[in-house]
Amino acid sequence: MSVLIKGGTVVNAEQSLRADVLCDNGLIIAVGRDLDAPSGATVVDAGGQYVMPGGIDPHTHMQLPFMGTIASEDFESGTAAGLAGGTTMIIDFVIPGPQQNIIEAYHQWREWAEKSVSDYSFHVAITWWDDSVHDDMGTLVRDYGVNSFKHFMAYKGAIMADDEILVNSFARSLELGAIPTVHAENGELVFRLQKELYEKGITGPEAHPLSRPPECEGEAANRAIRIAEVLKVPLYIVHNSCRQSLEAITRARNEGQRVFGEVLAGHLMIDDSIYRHEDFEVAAAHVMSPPFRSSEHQDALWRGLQSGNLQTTATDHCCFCADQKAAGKDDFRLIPNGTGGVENRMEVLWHHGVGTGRLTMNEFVKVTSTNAAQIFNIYPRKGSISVGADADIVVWDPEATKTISTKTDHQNVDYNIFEGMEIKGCPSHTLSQGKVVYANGELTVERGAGRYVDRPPFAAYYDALQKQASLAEPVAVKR
Ligand code: URQ
Ligand code: ZN
Ligand code: ZN
Repeated sequence: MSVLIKGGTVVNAEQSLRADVLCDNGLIIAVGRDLDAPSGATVVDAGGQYVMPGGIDPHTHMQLPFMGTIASEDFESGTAAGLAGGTTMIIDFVIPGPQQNIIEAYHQWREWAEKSVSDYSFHVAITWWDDSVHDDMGTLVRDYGVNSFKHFMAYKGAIMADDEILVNSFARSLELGAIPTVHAENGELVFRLQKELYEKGITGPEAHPLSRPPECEGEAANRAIRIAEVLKVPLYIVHNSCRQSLEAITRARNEGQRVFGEVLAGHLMIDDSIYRHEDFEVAAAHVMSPPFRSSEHQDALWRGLQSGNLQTTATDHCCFCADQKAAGKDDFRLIPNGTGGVENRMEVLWHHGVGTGRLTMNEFVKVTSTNAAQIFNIYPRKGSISVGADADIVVWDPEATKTISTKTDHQNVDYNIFEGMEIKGCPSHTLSQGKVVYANGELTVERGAGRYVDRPPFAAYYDALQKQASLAEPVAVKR
């Protein structure tokens, strides 16, 4: 079944051009002026609209078991909500429990994700270490298409990775041609600050940001960067929320170190005053880590995107409803951490990024799709409107307006962190694998149509790094 997207302006990371796009058998087969529609083809009128690579959200947690409950959004509803917002692929996380075999955990998540309606892949978290983890990481890279390993430097007593795990896993990642990624917060400091606040009687959500100041994030970001520097391995830091972690990344990049930074749509637009909201449910709905920060950090993060020191945007879509968040009614430490956004990431970034002149349309494509595809080694299959690429496409109507609300969105959670935000510019159509799955407000998706996307290791690049590392052997000093 072929689809011809006619009359639009194709916007890729590197250029924009007036062109039609013809899709067949799940791939883009032609990009050019005045293409004819094959007989029986579906024609999408893209006049006055932009035809862009489908969004890639490199950070989601569908149906995550976490803090004694399970995230309310599952892989079927979460990928459908993503398609409604123009996101055609997610990279989620396999998070083994301490001592859980990481390949067993991988298969568990693969099973959960079978019902996805759009394409997906997995980062695998390293939450413990022994020789078996070392070996299983190799199996995951060689046989299961994993090229990124996650490390939570926070969440002491649960999934926190200490320096021993970081050092061993980062070194193993380099050997395998995989990239380590980190959630950068100093888990020991957070644990102590949480305890001090609670014992002082500050037990509500207002304590959450106080227990995770930006200095805790800056320290961990810098520590992970320095470990990666010594081990000569690239690094990807997820959900940078503050000036301090951005400064650590910027310094490293200015010195030629290969460090990448991700920022969440929420951290660019929501500030920490929400934690002092009189309604517990509203404040608790926004409890996620790192917390939303004051506006000085939002300004810094926007500059990070504009300067290229932050390369990707994500949502960390990890939803918990009010009845789940209520677990922390009397103790903020028990509020399940996580918020949503997979459906709104692209439209809020368009409105506040392109709409304000902060980002060009091409930069918008870079930070919502292409950069993630390149960093995680699935470009140009993903992240590009070009012949041979997957036909994951969003047709963007720059004139369409809407008010974001949990009442009208497709996410399976009872709160939207962008509730009431009025935006201009959003998807009119989304294609996944060459099929129109979202058109003018209507989703037409198929349970299980999503595919697991293998992500090959960066062998060539890492070979060069390893050669460089071996050349740098210390020279014995003659006594
Ligand atoms: O830390 C994460 O990324 C997961 C557990 C989602 N929750 C959150 O608060 N960010
Ligand atoms: Zn995290
Ligand atoms: Zn996360």
